[in-house]
Amino acid sequence: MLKALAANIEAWLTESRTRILTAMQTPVSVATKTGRNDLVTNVDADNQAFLVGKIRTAYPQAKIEAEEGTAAKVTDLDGLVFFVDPIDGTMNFVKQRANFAVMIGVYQDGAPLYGAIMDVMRNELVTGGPSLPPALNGQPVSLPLDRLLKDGLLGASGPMTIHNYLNLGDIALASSGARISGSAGMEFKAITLGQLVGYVSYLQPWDIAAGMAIGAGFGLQCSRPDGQPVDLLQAGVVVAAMPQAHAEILHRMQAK
Ligand code: 2AM
Ligand code: CA
Ligand code: CA
Ligand code: CA
Repeated sequence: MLKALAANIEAWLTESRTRILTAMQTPVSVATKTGRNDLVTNVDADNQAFLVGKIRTAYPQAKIEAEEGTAAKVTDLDGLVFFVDPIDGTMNFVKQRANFAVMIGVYQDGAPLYGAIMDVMRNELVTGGPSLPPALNGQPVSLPLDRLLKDGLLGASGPMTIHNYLNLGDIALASSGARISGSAGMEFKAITLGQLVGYVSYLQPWDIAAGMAIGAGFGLQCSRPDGQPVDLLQAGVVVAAMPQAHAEILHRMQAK
C-alpha cells in the first residue's frame, strides 16, 4: 500500500511540475482572495483539479482537503485523508516565478503516512514518512542534526517576526539567523535537508500536512506554541523544529 501510494504521488507530482512549467509559458491570471497578499491563479486551480482527479480515481474512498476549495471540507480525520496544496507560495510563484512547491500529505486515521514536496523550479522532490526515511529525488538524505536554536537558521513567518508576535522576533534573534521564504513547503524542505533547524508560522492544514509527515521520519517536533499537538482540521500557529530547538522556542514563547 505505502509503496504504491508513494509511487503514485511521485508520478502525479512529476506530471504536475511539467503542467505548471507549460502553464508558465502563457500569461498567468491572478486573483485576490481575502486581500492583496492572498492570491490565487489559474495555475493553482488547474493543478488542484488535476491532482484531485488523480486521487479520486486511484483512491475513491479517500477524503481530500485541498486549499482552493472545490470539494466539501474534511470534518474528521477518519480513514485515508489526502491534503493537497496545489501551489504553496503563490505570491512567490507570481512575483518570483520560483520558490514555490506542490505538496501532498497523506494521513490514515489522523496518523501520518506519507508526505511529498515538489520544488518545481529546482526539480527537487522531497519525500518521506514515519516508516520511510527522508529522500531527495529518491535518494536518502543524511538525517538533520538536533541543533540548539543558537546553532541553526530558523525559518519564520514574515508578519509574525516583524510584529514580534509570540516573541518570534526575539526567538529569531536568538537563532543563527532568520530566513523568511514565503513558502511553508520550501521551509519544510530546508528542514529536511538540514538547512534550517525549525520553522514557525501561522499555517493551514495543507501547509503542514506533507512536512509533518516527512518530519515524522526524522524526529521533527511539530506542535502549537503551548505544546499541544497540531490539529489538521484547523489553522493555527505551528512550531516545527528539531527537538532541542523546539523546546527552546516553546520556552521563549511562553516567557511572553
Ligand atoms: P500559499 O501560498 O499556499 O497560500 C507564507 O506566506 C506561507 O503561508 C505560504 O506557504 C502560504 O501558502 C501560507 N499562507 C497561508 N495563509 C496565507 C495567507 N492568508 N496569505 C499568504 N500566505 C498564506
Ligand atoms: Ca493561498
Ligand atoms: Ca500553502
Ligand atoms: Ca496554495
